[in-house]
Amino acid sequence: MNLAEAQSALDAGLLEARSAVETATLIDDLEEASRQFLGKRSPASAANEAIKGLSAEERPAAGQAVGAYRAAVTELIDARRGVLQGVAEAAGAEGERLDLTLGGHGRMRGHLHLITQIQRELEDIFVGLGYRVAEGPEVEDDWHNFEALNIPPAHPARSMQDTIYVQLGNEEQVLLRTHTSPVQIRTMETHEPPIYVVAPGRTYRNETLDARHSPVFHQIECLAVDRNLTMADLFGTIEAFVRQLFNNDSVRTRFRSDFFPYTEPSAELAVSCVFCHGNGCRVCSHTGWIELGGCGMVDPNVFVAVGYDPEEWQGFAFGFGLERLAMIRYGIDEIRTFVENDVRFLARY
Ligand code: FA5
Repeated sequence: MNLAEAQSALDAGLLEARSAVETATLIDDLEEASRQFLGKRSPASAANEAIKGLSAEERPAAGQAVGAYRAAVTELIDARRGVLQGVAEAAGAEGERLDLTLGGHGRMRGHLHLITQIQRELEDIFVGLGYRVAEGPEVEDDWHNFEALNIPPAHPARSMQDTIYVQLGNEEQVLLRTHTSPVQIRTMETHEPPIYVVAPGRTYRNETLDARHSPVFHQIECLAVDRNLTMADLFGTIEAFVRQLFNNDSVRTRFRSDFFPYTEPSAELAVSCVFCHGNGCRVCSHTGWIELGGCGMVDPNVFVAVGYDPEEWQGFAFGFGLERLAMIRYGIDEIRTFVENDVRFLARY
């Protein structure tokens, strides 16, 4: 190979190298091009071999031609490597980019328990009627839960509301409140009449669990104390409340004589069945009526216990269970479902 042939072999090699490098899409393709155009069997290597047979005058020019070829091919490969690395980095960055518009795996939104929802709804109704929300402790003493409510130690009404008593050292024996009625006493002990309060909360009884009885349940209590209050005020308040509760002006209320030691006279409160409109169905046990709770005019002995003058003040009170109310409203037939925490039940309401 003479100088001219060596030069044209290098020119052809450079052309081929340019086309191979420019169409390379992977870094690996460039490694291969480097081997092919600069390695042992490359045009550069063949030209170097040919240089050995050239004259001393021709060798420097041939050496420069090989050097120029090597530099050109190396520059082509380096430039293309830069391009391919840039593309790879951009692709990597794109892969890691957070697309905030993509939907996530989805997280279920929680909501308040059905009993809490109902409690708040009732509070709102009573606040709308001019009442204030009052609270009392779930751990009570005998005085507030029983005695001040005209239920002395040996009274049979105690056994109907049996509960858990706890003796804390030498301190007075305490108990888990059996109803929300002690909040009546606590409110009257600390406030002067007139009083219009509503007291929701958790209550406890020594009950055998069945579909409608739970040892832990919720009640809501209403107490009004003012001058000249009569049973007509009690009935009218309950009627206004029940109509709002069921969002139905045709719901009827029924009062039947009952007994509570802290009200006199006392009555059991029932509403006409909202499912069958009083015709009789499974929910109302085919009676047409659903029992809600108890009510009555505050017994004068209760006023004496809290230091009010029963000649000056009259009052009415009523209370009922929130679980039973929810069961009536939504046709729930098992009270346990409120505390089992089955997500299917919780999500439904
Ligand atoms: C009372 O607890 C009275 N304190 C209500 C009252 C207040 C009367 C003010 C007069 C004046 P009773 O024991 O009937 O009454 O309970 C009232 C309501 O609580 C019942 O109608 C029922 O809805 C609910 N209840 C009672 N025991 C349970 C129980 N074990 N599980 C679920 N709900 C219950």
